[in-house]
Amino acid sequence: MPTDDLRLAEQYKAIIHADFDAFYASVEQRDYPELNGKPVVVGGKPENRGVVASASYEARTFGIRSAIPMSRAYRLCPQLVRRPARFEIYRSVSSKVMDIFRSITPLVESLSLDEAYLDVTECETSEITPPLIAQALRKRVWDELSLTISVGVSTSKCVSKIASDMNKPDGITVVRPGTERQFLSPLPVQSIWGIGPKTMERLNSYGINTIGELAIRDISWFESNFGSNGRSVRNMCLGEDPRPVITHRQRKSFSSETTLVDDSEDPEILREIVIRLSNDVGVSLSSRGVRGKTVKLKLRSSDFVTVTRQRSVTEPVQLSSEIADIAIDLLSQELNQKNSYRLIGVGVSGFDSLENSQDAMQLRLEGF
Ligand code: TTP
Ligand code: MG
Repeated sequence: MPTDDLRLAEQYKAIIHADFDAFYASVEQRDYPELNGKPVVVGGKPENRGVVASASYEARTFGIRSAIPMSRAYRLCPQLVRRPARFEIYRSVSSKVMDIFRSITPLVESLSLDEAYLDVTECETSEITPPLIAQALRKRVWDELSLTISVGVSTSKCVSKIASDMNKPDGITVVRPGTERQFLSPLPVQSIWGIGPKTMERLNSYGINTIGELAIRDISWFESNFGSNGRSVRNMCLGEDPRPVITHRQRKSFSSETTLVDDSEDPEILREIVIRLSNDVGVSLSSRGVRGKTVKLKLRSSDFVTVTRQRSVTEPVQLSSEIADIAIDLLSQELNQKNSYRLIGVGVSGFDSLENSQDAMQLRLEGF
């Protein structure tokens, strides 16, 4: 698609979603050039039940993906090169790329180390269109970091995020204002934020495979199938997503949530997930010198009922273990309900200081 002829009309927002290609694996290939062109993965040892965190595009041709067991990755590709994760380096690359993003617009919302939304509505002029801004962004990241990002450009977060995935690696996808619905229509339902494998299966069993097939349902259908999220799921199917880009200065909480691949009622599994999510949030708070007084647990049951439980403490928390203690306690109080859960989230709010905060990050939704 031509990228220089899109002028977003004034009533539209211009949102870019940018995401590194094979982030951890690409950093390894950049720093160890002998790995260029080779199937590379970053992750733990197979003998320690390690999983693949990131797979180079060469490794993906063998069917290797993030989150699969490392032992399986080696079976798929015996000549695979495995590198252990170097989180310090990835964090430093992330902070540099976020600086590049913020030099273009202050309206940057980082979602994880490797992806962010940029609201470039105000950067637009008659000569400088959002796709040109996106191309310039890609060039700067390459020139300064020797890494590639893929970007999506559209009028909303939801559409731009889906778009940035369409031409990976090293690609750009532009969705013009007014064509969002047409763009989304042929895509599989699980492209929509919040539709995980279980929901996809259920929708497929109704004969609904694409977003277009979902979008024609009326609001009451969405409400009975998605509960309180019905309206926003429907809007997303129509390409409408009014959520603004939220920078860290406006952010009032840090949270991490995950959709389970298989719904679970097993207390051990649920506790483990809560510990991991608490760790995500703890890392986020600690790296920014932020402490919060309120810990929140979010649970969505298999029948789409969402409950949140929160507790405020007098001594603000920051460490993963402090957050986990409270979140697990909140979880224990819910377990006697004997529900099966499909989504779990942990969050901390009520900050005492944002002075040292450099950049907020809402940790990624990560499938199990
Ligand atoms: P992604 O952006 O999902 O994956 P990616 O950058 O490796 O590949 P691409 O975007 O080109 O599809 O995640 C960014 C990083 O987050 C990834 O490099 C490693 C980490 N990660 C995990 O540790 N575990 C996971 O299950 C996933 C999905 C990512
Ligand atoms: Mg990525």
